Amino acid sequence: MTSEKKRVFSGIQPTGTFTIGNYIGAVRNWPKLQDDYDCLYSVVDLHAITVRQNPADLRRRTRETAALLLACGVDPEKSILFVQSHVPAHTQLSWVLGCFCPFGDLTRMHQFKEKSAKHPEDINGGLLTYPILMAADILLYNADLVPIGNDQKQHLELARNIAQRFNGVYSETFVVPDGYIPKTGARVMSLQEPEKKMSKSDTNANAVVRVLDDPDSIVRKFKRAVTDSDGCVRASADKPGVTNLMSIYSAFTDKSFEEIEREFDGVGYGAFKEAVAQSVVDGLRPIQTEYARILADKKYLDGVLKTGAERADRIAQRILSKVYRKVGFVQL
Ligand code: ATP
Ligand code: LTN
Repeated sequence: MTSEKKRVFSGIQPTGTFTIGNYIGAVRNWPKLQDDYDCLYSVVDLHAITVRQNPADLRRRTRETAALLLACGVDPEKSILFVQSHVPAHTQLSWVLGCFCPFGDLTRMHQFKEKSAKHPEDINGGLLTYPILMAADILLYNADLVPIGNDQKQHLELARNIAQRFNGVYSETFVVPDGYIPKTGARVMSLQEPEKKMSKSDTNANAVVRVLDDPDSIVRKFKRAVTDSDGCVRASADKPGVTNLMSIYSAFTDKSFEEIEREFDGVGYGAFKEAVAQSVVDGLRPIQTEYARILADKKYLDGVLKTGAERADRIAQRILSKVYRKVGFVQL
């Protein structure tokens, strides 16, 4: 990675098989950026342990998440794909950046508030400092662009603030990154509670469509999706269920909301839901086939992750040592 291309960084937590929300909102865009940018994509296992994880599951899911990213089109010849805990500089930079982040900024993060409410028995320090580690992920590679879903906008803003604060104190060090958030599908909602975002750690199986779900389950989940009683396929703030299904359909077919409204004018929700489900089944099929092939080859997968970690580490070391020098740590 010595080209003059701009840099991209993004991450996904190995907290479960990823959903069509993760896919449409973020991951689908990752391969699209590979030709025009130098991209780094990471399975962020350090972030995942802010919520208690079973060690065997975490290990398995980390590999599965990496395999799924490859199946979605992340190409290890073009991009650097690696596991966050394999590059120690993430945690090292995170400590430094934490000293440039006001406590109050952390306590007002939506994700902190939501996850604290969801896990009141375990509101740990990692849950609070989560966005500092995320800032370190991004700033460690001087990323220009960060493809994410809407829910991560606030975290990205925090990373920008930290970069600016550090640059203000020590002179230009970090690139201040921009978000890359899709126009449709940046916030896919739960199929059961359409006012809540679809989340891969949701325990209600019917609320979430996962990228590896089989066709029958996908059809069944869409059939059961919560809509409303007015029977009209139209996007509107007071029709969150239908609007959500329309954005999913739009993401998988590239049709605009107007086209979708026309297509289902006078047709009931039954036919509409079937069409949405079918578009998702068709869109996911190639990913599922590719995933099975990649996961079966553990040697290949681990090789990709090893090379990825080595390449990421080389870039990370350069920036970390610059930061250490600037803050005044003795270098021998
Ligand atoms: P968890 O349930 O463990 O909190 P998550 O489903 O929120 O996980 P992450 O690993 O935190 O997923 O996010 C990976 C990427 O997917 C991020 O860029 C995030 O913005 C995006 N994303 C997550 N949920 C959605 C959603 N419902 N709609 C669109 N994008 C999403
Ligand atoms: N916080 C993100 C995952 C994440 C990330 C990152 C995204 C960790 N580090 C760096 C973009 C860039 C999440 O919860 N979705």
